[in-house]
Amino acid sequence: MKKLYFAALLAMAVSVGANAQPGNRGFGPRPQINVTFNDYIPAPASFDQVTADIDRGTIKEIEYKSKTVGTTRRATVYLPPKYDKKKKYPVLYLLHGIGGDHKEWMLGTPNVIMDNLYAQKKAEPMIIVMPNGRALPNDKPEGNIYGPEMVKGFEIFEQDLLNDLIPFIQKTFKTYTDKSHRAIAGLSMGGGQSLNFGLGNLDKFAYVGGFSSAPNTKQPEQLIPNVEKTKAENKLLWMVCGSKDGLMFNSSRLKDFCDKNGVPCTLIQYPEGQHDFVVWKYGLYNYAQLIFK
Ligand code: FER
Repeated sequence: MKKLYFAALLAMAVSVGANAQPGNRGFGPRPQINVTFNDYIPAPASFDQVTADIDRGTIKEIEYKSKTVGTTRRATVYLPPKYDKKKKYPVLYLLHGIGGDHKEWMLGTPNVIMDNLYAQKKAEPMIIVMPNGRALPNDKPEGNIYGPEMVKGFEIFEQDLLNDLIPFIQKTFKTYTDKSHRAIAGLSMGGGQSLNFGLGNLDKFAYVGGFSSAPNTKQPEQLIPNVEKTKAENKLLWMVCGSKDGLMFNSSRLKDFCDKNGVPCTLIQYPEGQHDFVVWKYGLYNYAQLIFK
């Protein structure tokens, strides 16, 4: 009996160890949902490499007062090359993961990816806003970041985004203010937020993207309670997830629902992709070319 108990413990330790490999970070159970993925087309090798002698956008850090949180909060903003105050721009809200803050996306060099796209005229000029998606008085990724109080901050951010950040961006920069000129996308927790907030506010966001979306992603029936309304009002529902990412089920569950209900939806499985910036950079590169067109 003792021996059996020991064997069971050993098996558990081995399986926890296996789950802790990079790529799934020990993320819980992994339901398999069989869906037909959209074609994976590799990005050109130089998509994230600094190109000499092209126009470059600018990165700033902004601060805004949040009534929702009761604090002054920060966001990173990327303005396109030759930002012209006499023009108006659409805005992409680009959200980080559970371990990040408003600076995390910079690890994916979105400015380099976008500068290259603009040089090749492959994307519409847009402002990219990278907020801190943990709407709590202490919004640093420290302590028990998976704890329910901190995870709750990612849910509360919906109110901060809609009622505080978007109005601030619209009065600070030259932006369009209608849903057809507003997109939302994010990585992991930010992917879940983007699907939840984007599909949950069809009057505010026409373009929705989820990269390696996390378990904060709502159930498909909650995300799309009215198939005909989503079909009529959403212009893009685009997802990517690594084939080696234990969080795939959050994306494949939604893709399955969309396919069964005739809702246009893309899900690309990044070959050998893990839960990292290789996938997220690919996500931004592709998603940015599809929005505002
Ligand atoms: C979870 C596993 C992963 C979870 C969140 C994540 C809230 C988020 C990962 C990330 O943002 O990288 O169970 O629950």
